[in-house]
Amino acid sequence: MAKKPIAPKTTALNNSAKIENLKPHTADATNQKMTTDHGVGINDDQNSLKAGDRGATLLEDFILREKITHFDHERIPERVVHARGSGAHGVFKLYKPIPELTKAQFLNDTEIETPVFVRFSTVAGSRGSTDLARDVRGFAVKFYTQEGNFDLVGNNMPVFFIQDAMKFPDLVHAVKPEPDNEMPQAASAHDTFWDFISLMPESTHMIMWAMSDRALPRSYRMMEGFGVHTFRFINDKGESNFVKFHWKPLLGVHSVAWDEAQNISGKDPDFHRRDLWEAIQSGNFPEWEFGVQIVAAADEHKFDFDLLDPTKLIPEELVPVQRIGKLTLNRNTDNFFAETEQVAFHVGHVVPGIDFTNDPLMQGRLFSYTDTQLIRLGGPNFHEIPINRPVVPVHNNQRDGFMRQTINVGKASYNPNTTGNNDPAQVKAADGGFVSHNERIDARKIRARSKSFFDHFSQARLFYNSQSEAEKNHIVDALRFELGKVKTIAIREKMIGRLTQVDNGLASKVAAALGLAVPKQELEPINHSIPADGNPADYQPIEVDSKLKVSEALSMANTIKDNIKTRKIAILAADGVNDKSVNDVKKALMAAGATVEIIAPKLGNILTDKNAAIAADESLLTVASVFYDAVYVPGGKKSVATIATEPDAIHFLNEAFKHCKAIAIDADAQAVVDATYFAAAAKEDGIIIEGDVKKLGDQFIKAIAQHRFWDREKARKVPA
Ligand code: HDD
Repeated sequence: MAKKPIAPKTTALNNSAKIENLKPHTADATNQKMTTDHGVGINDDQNSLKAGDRGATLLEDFILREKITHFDHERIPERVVHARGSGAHGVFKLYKPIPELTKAQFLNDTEIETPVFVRFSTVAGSRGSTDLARDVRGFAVKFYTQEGNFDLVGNNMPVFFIQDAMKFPDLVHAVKPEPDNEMPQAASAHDTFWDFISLMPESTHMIMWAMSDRALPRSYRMMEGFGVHTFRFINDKGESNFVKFHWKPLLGVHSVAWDEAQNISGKDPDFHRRDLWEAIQSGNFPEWEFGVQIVAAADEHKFDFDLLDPTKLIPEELVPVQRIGKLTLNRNTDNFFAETEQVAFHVGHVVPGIDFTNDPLMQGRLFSYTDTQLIRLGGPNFHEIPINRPVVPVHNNQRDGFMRQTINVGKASYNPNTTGNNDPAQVKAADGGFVSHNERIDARKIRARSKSFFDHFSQARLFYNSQSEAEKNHIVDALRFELGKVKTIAIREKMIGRLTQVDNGLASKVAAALGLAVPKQELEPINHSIPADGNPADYQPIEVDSKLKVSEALSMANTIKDNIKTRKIAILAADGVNDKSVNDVKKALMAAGATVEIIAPKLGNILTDKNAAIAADESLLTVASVFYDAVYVPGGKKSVATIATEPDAIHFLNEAFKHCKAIAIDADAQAVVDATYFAAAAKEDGIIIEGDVKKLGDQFIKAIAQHRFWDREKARKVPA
């Protein structure tokens, strides 16, 4: 079960070190004159310089040329993965020092408020693709610590598709749009992806996550984050402990339904970006607790999986997550491009006290991130871009290169030197110089996969078995959808064979929808990752009988469900709405921390039965139920008559029902219920029909906190 926060809510949040650091690079045109890039005042920004009234434009027009040239060069290459993202600033505050584990200063001083920049992303889609694609979400955090930048470049799922970075380009080529026709955009439901997956048994665990509701977050604010790899903590005695990093959202972990996701993708592809932006703008600062799972160096081999294998998680039942601090996002960007687009994360950006392991995926990442920034941001000086600068001074003998900003004074750009007093001076470990962990290595150079990485199914099974009934059904539906889009029958068959390794019931449910039979076992020996001279028999997955069969922490059904903070509630109303019925419920919802919007047939004001004007926040044409967590229909004869006969309003309610949301209806508005297709089901959980608005408000709040009533999907009553 998710735990309550263990520290009081921080009030004065201070990201001033980074704000000060960005200030000299910030430009505000308020009350300023227009100039060229070189500071010359511009007299006419409307017309180019021409030879006469109707004549040709003159090459001499340096103002036009400068403007067009800059425009022509505005775009930079998008990230090869995680191209679509949204960022925000915030702070990290520690709850309690952990000197026995790490010497990292920001994890040892509860007074420090470390500024951070966070970028959330989807993985497969292009920059302009939809936020609601079925996909993994990136969760990248840059801590601007007093000892330099620490980047925790994680995802919202704790494991990964592959075990070795060697396979990353293959994975990404497979999931990206197919190369001949550049389709489909931001989707894994196509042949090349499932072809690759069907040949890579090591991806089975991650596939369970990617096909689960975790791939459809309700909000970036409501997803977990994971560092994925096992890292090392190093204390000031040089001792190492293994650590897995976690982010636990204080709003709980919640998702939308697949039908809803597809709907949102059409109606508001910026849904998550907007949600994050608006939450921060309105002071509803998103919060996560920072968690660590610690494994003593001596216990490295005590698990039935390898800590270095990134397709495995450490179940929380085996090693609990200790919550050691809190991340709060409290400031939107001033400029998307300058900050969110130009921010450059790197797994290799660590500070003293944090170190790497030999996880072969992590090792490859340590090369990839700087390399990609060199092409994406155009050269070796991307660390000078304001968003990437640490808040501490930078001195070394790196020089020159495209777009160098720093003017290094003095003659010495080498070390050792006498011309510059041998500065900048190396830093002793005791004074914060980074020293790599002195891990003992005594090995042959080999190109191979460790046998300890060969159990591909036990944790896939653990994940599937830990899901609630509704979550399991969603995995079945997702696989039916994705494999149904695959054109090559042999790939579908192979995947059904693979699913039998996880759960026969799962395999047969998916197979039934594909019109396929379930093979008794894998159709052929798995021939993944076999070197040209390898013997397939040596590369078969091994079966591990894990003692742990179910892990509560893996199911979203066990998440926080005790509040409705920041939830978006729709009230459908029209002229003549009952004043008390609309206002009392609205007040109760807002008092509980929700955002409430009045949606009317048209924009402008509506008049209550007491002739009071209420502004409509939206009209039925500008929004849809998929933008809201719940819906309420107040009483008032005339309003009820309008809503009951308004097709868009009835569609709104039907859809909210279909997506298993809480619905509250004033008993006076029974005519509205009668017009919906769920009239007969109106006694179900999550549907409140009540004449006493106080009671209605209380019950409605409890229902919204449940997030969804997935039971409505039972017997396929609704196709959510
Ligand atoms: Fe990666 C971006 C997370 C494996 C190579 N990755 C990127 C971002 C996130 C992750 C969140 C976006 C950062 C941002 O917002 O700018 N990547 C992961 C996780 C992985 C992972 C959690 C597995 C545990 N990645 C991975 C491998 C490689 C890369 C194995 C290559 C060997 N990732 C990249 C990249 C990107 C990137 C190509 C694209 C843009 C960028 O780095 O800055 O270098």
